[in-house]
Amino acid sequence: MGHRYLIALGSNRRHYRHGRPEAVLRAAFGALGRQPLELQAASPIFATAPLGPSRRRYANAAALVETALAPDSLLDHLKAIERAFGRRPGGRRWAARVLDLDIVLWSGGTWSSPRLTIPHTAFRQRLFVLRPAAALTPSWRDPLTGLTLRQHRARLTRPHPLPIAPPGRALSSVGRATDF
Ligand code: A4P
Ligand code: MG
Repeated sequence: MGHRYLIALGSNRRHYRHGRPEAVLRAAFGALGRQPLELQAASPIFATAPLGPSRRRYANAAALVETALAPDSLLDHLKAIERAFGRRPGGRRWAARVLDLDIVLWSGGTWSSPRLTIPHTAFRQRLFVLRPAAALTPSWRDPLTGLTLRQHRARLTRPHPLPIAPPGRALSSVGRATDF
């Protein structure tokens, strides 16, 4: 049986052959469509202002992938794709990078291993992840908060963001959830 994964893509460095970050992400969609992965959907590519120390503008996107790989094996595969795009492991955290592939959600709910946490711990605070992710799979629910991706995105784009539900609380306990 295949698992479904939502992958966040980011790039803020040119690739010697593919060129600009947007083109890097288009090429990365190709890599996410090769065995043992199947690319089911690709979001639009967004230009985003950098969060953190790097001053270079990012291109960000999201991909919906199906595969028989378990989460830790998928992480290995994604790291191999990053390396194939010229990213060197062990660089400064948050340094400019040709390609970053993070696992945001998967069809199995939560996952925790020494190397990998799903849902990705920071995705709820990051519009550069939520915009493309919500464009792709707006109704996918975060297993920890019960909120859909569309609702998480709305929390960040509203003038007065909604509070986040503590882990384990049902969606219906979050005020005004029916507005969406
Ligand atoms: N890891 C744990 N959970 C996960 C997961 N769900 N998906 C571990 C992927 N990896 C996960 O990640 C470091 C380690 O986290 C992995 O080896 C894995 O064992 P990394 O991708 O190698 O390193 P990183 O990307 O430098 O660190 P990190 O914490 O993932 O940074 P982020 O969160 O990716 O942020 N601004 C804009 N506009 N757009 C961006 O895309 N990205 C970053 C980097 C900063 N600012 C940005 C953007
Ligand atoms: Mg990363």
